[in-house]
Amino acid sequence: MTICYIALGSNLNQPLQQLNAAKQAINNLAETKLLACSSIYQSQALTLDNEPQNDYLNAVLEIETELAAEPLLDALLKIETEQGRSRQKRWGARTLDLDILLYGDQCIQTKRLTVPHIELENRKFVLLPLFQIAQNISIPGERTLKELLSAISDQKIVKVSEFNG
Ligand code: A4P
Ligand code: MG
Repeated sequence: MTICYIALGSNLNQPLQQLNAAKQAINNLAETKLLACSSIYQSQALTLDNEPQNDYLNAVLEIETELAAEPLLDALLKIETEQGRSRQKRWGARTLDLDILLYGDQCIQTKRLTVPHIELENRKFVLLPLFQIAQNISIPGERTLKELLSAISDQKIVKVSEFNG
């Protein structure tokens, strides 16, 4: 069994419902147990161009799984597809984004997967919900979450909801 942290993000088609549906789908994954859910947070979209985008809702889930990292990625990509994810451009608006933040204490670098997630330490909308459910973890080869959070530039992020159930 490996403890993993999954980031959820949505800024299209009723993001609150998207996040709740994704939580249920992750809860139903084979060989996987949902251990904890952060609150749901709202923040401005981080973009690579100046095109306006809706605000995002983001959250983090803690799971325990027997799935290896790439089969876990495949399962998450399937959930994204089932929830209407289409890919037009990098960092474009999306119904659902599921990223593997951490997979145990492993550092993974393959063609399809970089873990810890490459943007983890730059994003308050990831670090804050992660810290809420995993205060004492440290990031492989990195500092503690507390240190990463205190080093981050100011980004406005607001707690807006909890998951259903
Ligand atoms: N991939 C590599 N490593 C991972 C990993 N650790 N977890 C590969 C998941 N996938 C990983 O992802 C492209 C490919 O990344 C996957 O097929 C997998 O093989 P994608 O979701 O199709 O592309 P993307 O999301 O557009 O690109 P990227 O770089 O993954 O974007 P991010 O980092 O997900 O950022 N602003 C706010 N406020 N909140 C957000 O959640 N999210 C983004 C997207 C931009 N701005 C945002 C937010
Ligand atoms: Mg992604």
